[in-house]
This record gives sequence, C-alpha cells and structure tokens, in this order.
Amino acid sequence: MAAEVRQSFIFAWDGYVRYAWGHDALMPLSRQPHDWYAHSLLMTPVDGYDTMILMGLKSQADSAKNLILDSLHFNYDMMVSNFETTIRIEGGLLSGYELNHDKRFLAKAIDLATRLLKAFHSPTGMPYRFVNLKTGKVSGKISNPAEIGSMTLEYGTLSKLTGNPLYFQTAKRAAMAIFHRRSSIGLVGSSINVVTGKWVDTESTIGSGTDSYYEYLLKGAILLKDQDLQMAWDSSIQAINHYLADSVSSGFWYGQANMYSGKINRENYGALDAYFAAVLALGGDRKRAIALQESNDKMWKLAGIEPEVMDFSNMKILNGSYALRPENMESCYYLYHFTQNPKYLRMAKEMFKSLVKNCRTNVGFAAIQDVQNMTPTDSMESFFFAETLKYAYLIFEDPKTLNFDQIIFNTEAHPFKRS
Ligand code: DMJ
Repeated sequence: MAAEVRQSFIFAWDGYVRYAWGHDALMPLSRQPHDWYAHSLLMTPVDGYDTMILMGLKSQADSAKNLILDSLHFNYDMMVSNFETTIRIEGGLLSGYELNHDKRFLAKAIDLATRLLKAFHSPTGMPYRFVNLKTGKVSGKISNPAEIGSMTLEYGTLSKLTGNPLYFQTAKRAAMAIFHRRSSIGLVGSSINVVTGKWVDTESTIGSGTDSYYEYLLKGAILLKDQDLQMAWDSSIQAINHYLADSVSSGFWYGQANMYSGKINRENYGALDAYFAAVLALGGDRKRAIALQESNDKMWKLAGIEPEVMDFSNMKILNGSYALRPENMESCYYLYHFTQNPKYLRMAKEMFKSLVKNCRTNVGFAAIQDVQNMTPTDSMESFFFAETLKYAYLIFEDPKTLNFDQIIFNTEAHPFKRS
C-alpha cells in the first residue's frame, strides 16, 4: 500500500510538472495551471516538498527545491490570505529547512514572516485576514478563530530557529486573544471582529473556521512546552466535550451550539471535522478518539467518499463535495499510531482505494463535485500533496520513516521538530 500511495504521488506530481510547472496548482481536468493570486507562490511544490523527502523521491525533491529557491519571491504588491500563506508556505519552508538544512529555506521563511507579521497590527493583536506582501496594507477585519489562532506552531518554530521571540509572541497573543473572549461556559464563537474584539457569529463548533484554533492550542502546548496554551486547551476541551459532543443513534459526533447557552442548534459534521479524532488521540483521550473515528469511517462509507457536510441526526448529505481532503486519513494515522489496531490500516486502505477509483484522472487527481454521483471537478489542492498522500503513506510505511514522538505536524501536515 505504501508503494501504491508513493506511485500516486509521483503520478500527480508528474501532471503538475507537465502542465503547471511554476504555478500554484494543476487543474486536473482542463490540464491548465491555476494561480491563487497575480503571482504564483508555488503552493504545490512548497506544500509537497517534505512529502517527497519522506517518500524518498530524491529527483522530484531536488527539482522542487531548485524551483523554490530560484523562483519563490514575496516582494509582490498583492493581498494574500495570512492563514493559508502561513500554514502552506511558511509551514512548508520551515519543515523543508528542518529536513534539508539548506539555510536558503530559512531565509525565505524569515522574509515571508516579516511581511505577514504586518497582518497582526490590529488593536486587539488578532490578525486581519489579508495582507499585502509588499506594502503591508491589510483588509478583512471579520475573521474566525482558525485564521486567528493557528500560527503558534509556525512562528514558534521560527522563533526557535532564529532566536527572535517576536514571532512566537505575536502568534501566541492572537491565539490567547480568542481564548480570553470565550463565553462564561468556555466556548468561542465562529466569527469575530479583530478591531473591536466583538463576536459577530456566536455559534460554536469544532469544525470549519474554528478547527485549527483548537488543534494549535494542544499542539502548541506540546511543541513549545507553553503552559498558557496548555491551560487554554485543558479548559477548552472540557467545554467542547460538555456542550458540543453529541451521542445519537448514528454514533458519537460533535455538533454546533450557541457559545453562551451551550444549546445544540445544528447537528452537522463533515470532512473537515474528521481531524478531531486525531486531536483527541494526541490529547490522550483515546476513548472518544476511537468512538469519533468510528463515526468518521461511517461518514466516509455513506456515499463511498465522505461529503463536505452532512446532518448526523438523519445521515443526510447537505453538501456532497469532496475536495481531496486529508482529515479522515490523518485521524486514521493517529489512531493507528496510538492503538496499533490493524482495523485502522483496513480503514485507510479502503479510503485510499475509493479515492483512487473515483478521483484519479489522466494527469492527476480531481476533487469531487458531489459524492452522490461522483462527478469530478477541476481542482487538485496543494494539501493533497502535503497532507492526504503524506498521511496515507505514513500509515502503511515503516514507522521509522518519521518518528512520531519527535515531531508535531502543523495543520497542513508539515512536521516540526519537537526539540
Ligand atoms: C488544509 O489546508 C488544512 O488542513 C486546514 O487546517 C484545513 N483545510 C485544509 C484541508 O482540508
């Protein structure tokens, strides 16, 4: 299975090389390149580089490295997403540096971080959503916990590597600004104004828009041995399990509740939420992690591939798209690591086989518009290279390939050293 996953990576990367070289991504149906902004930030090579190293793909890794070092520049007058650029590009450069030791990766990571830090210049310390890489101009004052609180791993690592504490302090202040605005029952909302610090949407969720905020409280506490992040995680997980956990006839899930009353108002769950089994396992709650992974598996099998959103009270699909997301595979990997139960190998195998069957095109892998009829759509996100194929590979490969206990993955599956 590991060889099969590796072969799929080579196949998808060859498609990128042939039709989208130098661009952010390949559109796998039209065979056209896709860029997020006016200038490419090399999303696919930067995101995929550490997966190539872990898979032992030397020639691919060498050519991706040369492309990155020659052509990745940041002095562009363009607005970029602070969150996406941090988790994909900053994260990829830092893990690339830690694996490859070429100082030019670190120099690029410092250059990028210096530009992105301007996003944090708000009255609350919470970053605006967008920042101009050249001018430092910002926009997007209505943001969410994930986009605000998911930078401690990248900036903590950068502070460690450079000896400059400013990066970590800035990222931690933003994450703690969310935590300090939790309600009296310990929940956070899903949308907030970074200028006033007032909540705009008071629905609480572990899912889209909040997901990596929680993930980074726990992982930040572990990677950076930070007691404030540990305290914030300990307090948050209690509230999450008290108010958002929902056991119904279809299984154990997490729903959405009002952050002030704790009353469940929606029972939605989807591909993004599946990360939480991994986080529970990493946090030592094996019982809930196992139960949630059973639900994740059920969700995957509902239509043959998991949907973006479903209602777990009646198991009806509400949004049938599948963006080649990694979270379910990621949780399989964590559960297998912690339990060594071969059932997670079988789960992952089934997921990977159905992904190949339904998403493989002539030049790569395509997202699905609706898993209820498996119509493909013209997108192959860089996280497919960074995360989905990496987790799938690591489940089946010799665990010595990457010592789990010595690293922490950022939310884009870039491993950072725990030293
Ligand atoms: C990735 O960019 C990251 O995992 C992020 O935290 C959530 N969305 C995608 C993958 O689904």
